[in-house]
Amino acid sequence: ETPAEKFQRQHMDTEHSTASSSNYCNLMMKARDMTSGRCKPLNTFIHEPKSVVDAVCHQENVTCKNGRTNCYKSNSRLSITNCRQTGASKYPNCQYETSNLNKQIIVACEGQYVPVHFDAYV
Ligand code: U5P
Repeated sequence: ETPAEKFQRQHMDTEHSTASSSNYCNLMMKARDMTSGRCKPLNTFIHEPKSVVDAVCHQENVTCKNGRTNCYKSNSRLSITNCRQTGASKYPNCQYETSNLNKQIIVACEGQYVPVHFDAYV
């Protein structure tokens, strides 16, 4: 799995325009293999066409949380779902709170301007 493929697996859900139920994150975090070994504590899914998310790599250049300079912020708000592990969640029974949001996203891009990391939403 390349970094770009990993970004697609962990962060892209173009099939849905929004999370359809409060169970969305419980199902999707498992389906996308982020609950094996440990429960990934925080993860964001993006409900937009790949072309829209790839294009963010040509939008506003911003500094990443880790200080690198290869992050880009979307010009417009995108439909996203944030998945946050609940306090009661205990591996292997990973439990998540599902939040639908419309926010500008910040992603890191590499190589031929492809997203490889989800940094934040604002
Ligand atoms: N992450 C998200 N959405 C956020 C913040 C972080 O999906 O809003 C995921 C990314 O996959 C990131 C990982 O690589 O959590 C670790 O984030 P951090 O703890 O370094 O901010």
